[in-house]
Amino acid sequence: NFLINNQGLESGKMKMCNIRTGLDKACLKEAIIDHLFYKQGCEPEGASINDVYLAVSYALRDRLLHHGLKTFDAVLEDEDIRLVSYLSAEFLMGPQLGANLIDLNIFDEMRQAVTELGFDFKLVLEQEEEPGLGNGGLGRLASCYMDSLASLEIPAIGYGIRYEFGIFDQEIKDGWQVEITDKWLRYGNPWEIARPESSVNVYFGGYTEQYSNEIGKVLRRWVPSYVVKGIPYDTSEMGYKVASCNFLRLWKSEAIESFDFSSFNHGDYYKAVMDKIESENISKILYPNDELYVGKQLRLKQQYFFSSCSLQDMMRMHLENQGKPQDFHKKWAIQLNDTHPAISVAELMRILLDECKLDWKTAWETTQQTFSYTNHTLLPEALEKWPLDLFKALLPRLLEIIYEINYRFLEEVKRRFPEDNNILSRLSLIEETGSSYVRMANLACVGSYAINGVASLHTELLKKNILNDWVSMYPDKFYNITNGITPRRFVVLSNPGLSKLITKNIGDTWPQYLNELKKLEPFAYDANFKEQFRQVKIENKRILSSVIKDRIGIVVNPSSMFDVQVKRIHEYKRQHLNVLHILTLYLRIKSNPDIEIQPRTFIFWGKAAPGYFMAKLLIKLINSVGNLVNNDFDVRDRIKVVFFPDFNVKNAQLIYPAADLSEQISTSGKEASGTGNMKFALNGALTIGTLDGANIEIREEVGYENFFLFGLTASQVIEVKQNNYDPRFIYENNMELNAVIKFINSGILSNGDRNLFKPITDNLLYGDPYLLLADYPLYISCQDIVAETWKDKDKWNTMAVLNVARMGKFSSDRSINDYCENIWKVKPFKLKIE
Ligand code: T68
Repeated sequence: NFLINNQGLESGKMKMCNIRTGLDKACLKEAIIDHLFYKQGCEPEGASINDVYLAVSYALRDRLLHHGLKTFDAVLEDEDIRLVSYLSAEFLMGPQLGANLIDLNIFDEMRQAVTELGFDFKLVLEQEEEPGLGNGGLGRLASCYMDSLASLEIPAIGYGIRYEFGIFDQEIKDGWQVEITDKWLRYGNPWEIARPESSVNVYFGGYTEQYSNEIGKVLRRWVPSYVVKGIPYDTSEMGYKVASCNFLRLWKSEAIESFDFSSFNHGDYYKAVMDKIESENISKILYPNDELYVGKQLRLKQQYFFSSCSLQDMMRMHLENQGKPQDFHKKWAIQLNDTHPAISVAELMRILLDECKLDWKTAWETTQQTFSYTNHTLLPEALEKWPLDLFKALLPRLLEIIYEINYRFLEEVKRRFPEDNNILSRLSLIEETGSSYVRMANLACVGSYAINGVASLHTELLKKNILNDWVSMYPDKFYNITNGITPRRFVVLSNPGLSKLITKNIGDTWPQYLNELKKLEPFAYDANFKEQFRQVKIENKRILSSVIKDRIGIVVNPSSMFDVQVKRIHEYKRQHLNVLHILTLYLRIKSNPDIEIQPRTFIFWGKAAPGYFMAKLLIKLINSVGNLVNNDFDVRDRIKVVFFPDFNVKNAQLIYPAADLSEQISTSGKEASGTGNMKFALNGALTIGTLDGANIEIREEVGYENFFLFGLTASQVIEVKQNNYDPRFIYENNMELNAVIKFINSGILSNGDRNLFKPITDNLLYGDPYLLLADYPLYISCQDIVAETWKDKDKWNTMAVLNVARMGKFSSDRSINDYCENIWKVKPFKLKIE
């Protein structure tokens, strides 16, 4: 404790200030100066902006630690508390500093402290390299859920991989995407704490054998050929305005000291060193493919590595606190975020059988009561299945266990469906169509007591299609839990203008109880409120416009409609449908330069998987259209097209608050939920969208009249496809569409190269798997209605306010409460700190 003059108090008064925990401005200043000196080795006068960022972050981390350690001391010992363990190969955390300040409710104090020390607080915030340890929605959902778990005071640990290189940084060169490695750790990561004393070993390779134990019982064991060490790194996950604090534990792989016994014995030094490098490779890099399964051995290693580390860690804590192995499920509820950690089902069995020496039946009962599984996709190409040979070479004991699970399970299936051989082969954990595979979704389904989809339609379609046999087998295992987003990061932190306006009118508890936004409904008809609402939006648009100008040199008009599509680039998400609309407007202008067009700025933002040719070509197409439209005299700035490089959480926080129109235009039945759609609507953008994923529920909530709906429904999509869908017929009969497609192939967009975009147009004309052409006429007329509505700014603002007021359902707190009550059966633990 330090005695200092607290400048927040009346002059002359002295106050005790705890440099590690104090939350007022004076304590924060002291703490920053202290960390500058002892951590960064400098005085404030000589500090770089990175020094200041680190010192501020360390000061904040001290305060979080205090909460985190107290929380876990209490909950691990209490045998009545069941903890949640969220297993996910991805956590797309986003910058930590601002979010933690909001959680501790000291954003303004810290801003003042930093400013009074003579630094620019905005620059300090911008200095943070965000940990991009995820691809998109799935990874961001995991982080929103960590935020809600902490805010609802549910004791929880998130487990994942500490990738040295997260999702690549995107640059655009000559209109094409270029990938740059993401060296997020280069200037240090102040938020994490390494805990080498809690390292664990993970084994690979080798073979299994039979042996007899002391009493002559015949058992099997694994004789692995190499071992890798997992070192945990912890990051605090503070809740919003509560005392308790969870953490995220990410595993880094390292070689153990003597690594490959057999190579050493045979003197094969080179191979031994190569193996060491390979061990360290496991946590090197995040695979940049979303929604596409690529059967790479290293990826299976990653999955097993973090699953095994995490389970060993949980078991250690459980046993240390006098828990019995067979009661593991009473201490831990483990959520499998997609099938990436599904190998955990077999790994927990291995631990219970081989290490804890339980019998099969007990081990299986424990396992089945431990896991629950979330599915995030309807795309068949995303389903993970590992070639049997690869699996066997890497994890022979795990495969043996999977065979045994499968054998017993299929016996049960036979008893239930004695006449049906097909269901047997469909439910089998092993696929045997030519080559053999281990099916990870089937392993997750059989090993979990609950299975959920992430939006109503998604869950219905799962039950009807890809998981239909599982419904016949286990009808009671199925749940829907519609996704949600954290209003702390996506409104309070990223849209301070809107937050203040809301708080001024309905009080400050809405970030915790988002349904309170309902109280804003009457303000949708209040001219004064709407004017302030409009000003907040225009200010957010100005901020985004200046960032666009700084980063890519395009000047956009903040009073034009900001029509935004930000998400991974994917054919099913149909960024090209958006492009068809832009070109339709462009050609309307070209044929009649004086036509009335509501000024619009089309903004795209998103990464393409590096190996996804069509997605990368789509980026090139968007940029080519931008080049043409932005520089055409006839357009006279009525439409602008911007492709903003490098979509990440930091950039995302700038864009949602500045959008007028949110493009959610996936082919119905393809987008599991979407969460960007929620972020836009909650920040007052109107949605143009299909009846897909969570769009359906958003529309139900905000009101049909406040949502621009178009397109085929999921069942119509199937019907159209079954009835010899002929995109060429539409092409030949729709004049505007016809002109647009011809224009794309005219070479005007591509320096005379008529072939550059042919893969896209050919795909549309000969097959059109995502039904762009079928939806085109509906989309265009809906966009015309959007433009008409935009003319009436008063009406638009009423609709926007109603969107904000009615988005309460989509707080991730609601989702997490659903999980707690229906799936995990866990309760809050309210930590008191003096
Ligand atoms: C997304 N999935 C869904 N996957 O597309 C989206 N996949 O509809 C949903 O809202 C979101 O999950 C959250 O439920 C993904 O983001 C991936 O990123 C991914 C990564 C690796 C492998 C497969």
